[in-house]
Parts: sequence; structure tokens; C-alpha cells
Amino acid sequence: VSKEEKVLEQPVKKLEKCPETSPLLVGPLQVEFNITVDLELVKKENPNVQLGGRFKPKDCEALQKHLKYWLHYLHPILQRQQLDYGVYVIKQDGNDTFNKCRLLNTGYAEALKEYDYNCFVFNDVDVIPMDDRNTYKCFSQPRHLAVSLDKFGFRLPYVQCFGGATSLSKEQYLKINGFPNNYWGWGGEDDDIYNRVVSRGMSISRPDSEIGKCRMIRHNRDKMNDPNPQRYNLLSHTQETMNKDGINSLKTQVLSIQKLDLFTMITVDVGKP
Ligand code: NGS
Repeated sequence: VSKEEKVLEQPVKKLEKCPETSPLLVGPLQVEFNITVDLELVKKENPNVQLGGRFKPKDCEALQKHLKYWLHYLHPILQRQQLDYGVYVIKQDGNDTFNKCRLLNTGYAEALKEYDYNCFVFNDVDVIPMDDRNTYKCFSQPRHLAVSLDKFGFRLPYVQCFGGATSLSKEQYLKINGFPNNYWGWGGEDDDIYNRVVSRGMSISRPDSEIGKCRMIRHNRDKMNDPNPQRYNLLSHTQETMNKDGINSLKTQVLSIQKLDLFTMITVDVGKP
């Protein structure tokens, strides 16, 4: 998930993402076919293009800084865990209010189109496990993986906490009709998922607090992700709404699926509140 919902005491400078419209563009170009082209010269004039015709902008981050850390730490861990896995980054298109669960539901549906996955780990991009015995697998009950976060002093902030990183088997996910689509902005959506799990007779499994240690990357609150004033009201109705609101009512539009070196990036139009 490409936006995060946490606020932290210590602000850090965010690496700039490349702007929507590049400042390097010059507009209309002269295109002629009666000139001679020397490919050696093309090569010399474009020294930053690498073998295979690859290029990455240097001045701005093509990828979020958080994602870089996540990929750096998680790929080796997941391989040591001997998992048959795929990494999907689900990014919300545009600049409207964040809707995390629509992204997660879309990620579930799109991943399943590509491979017969039977287990799904939903991991905030800013949460990184500190122990590779924290297995990114599914268990007999839905699992809370981000149990002891550094920002909470490595303790569970409240017993119902079900955020940061969780795993659900396909069966468990379908049993709760996936995640709620109507939480816009920050807060409550993870508690709704907890309610769903419990109301379907399941419980939360967790690694112990030592193995469940995780670090969260410090950052400012994202724009368009203010606390949702409706979250308490929504939360009091999970039981009634969950049958009709979830993966069975998901209406999002996948704008692009990019196969990048270390992950698949899926850009999604989640609609507006
Ligand atoms: C609860 C939120 C959760 C959130 C948790 C931890 O109060 O969505 O705090 O937040 N629930 C409601 O607002 C109903 S944190 O301290 O990590 O920013 O995940």
C-alpha cells in the first residue's frame, strides 16, 4: 500500500517523488527522416541509459523511499522462509482521499488472476519485521504479524489491534467477505477487519512479542489521509454491513499493472467518498 496512516513525533524529510508532469519537457519537437543517425553518437549523447536500454531518473525518486527499504529487507526474508510468493504494490491513483481497504481488496483480486495464491499477507509499506522467524504464512486463524512495533515500545497497543501486517488464507478472507470498502481516510478499517474476523467465529493468532518485533519507518502523516470522522459509527455496524460490503461489492478500476524488477505495481482508481 503506497500511503500510510500513521503520525509520528519525529518528522523526516520525504524524498521527492517525480512530479506528475516532468519539468524537463520542452514541448513540440522537429521530427525529420532525412537526417543521418549514428547510433554511437546516440549512445554518447545519452550516457545515463544503461545496458538493455534501461534508465532511471536520478534527481527524484521514481519509487517511494519506504518501498525501497521494504524490498531490501523483505525479499531476503521471504526467500529464507522458503515461500512461494509474489510482491504486489497497490497504489492509489490521483490525489483524492485514501481508501486502504479498496486497495487491499483490489490487490487480492488481481493477484488471484495471476496465480493460484492461497495465502495473502497485507503489509503496510512502512512496516518491516525484525525477525525472520515471523513467518509470512497463513495459519489456522487470521494472523497479526506486526505484533511489537518499535513505535509502541515493542508492545501491542490494544488486544484487538490488527494493523500493520496481517495474513489471511483465501478461505479466511472469503469467510469475512474481504475488507470494508467504505472507510475513507485514516483509522478504523483495521478494527473493522478485526470485527469481521471475530463475528465469523475466528480469532487472531500472533507470534510471540520477541519474534513479532517490527520497525516502522518514521514519516509525516500523508495528505488526503486525515482521521475519518465516521469511523466509530461505521465500526458499530460491522456485523450488519459486512455481508454486503466487501470483496463481493468491490468496484474499483485497475489503471495499470506494471511488472517491475522486484514487484508488480498495480495502480488503482478507487473512486471518491
Ligand atoms: C486506533 C485506530 C486504528 C489504528 C490504531 C493505531 O485507534 O485504526 O489506533 O494507530 N482505530 C480507530 O481510530 C477507530 S496508530 O497509533 O498506529 O497511528 O490502527
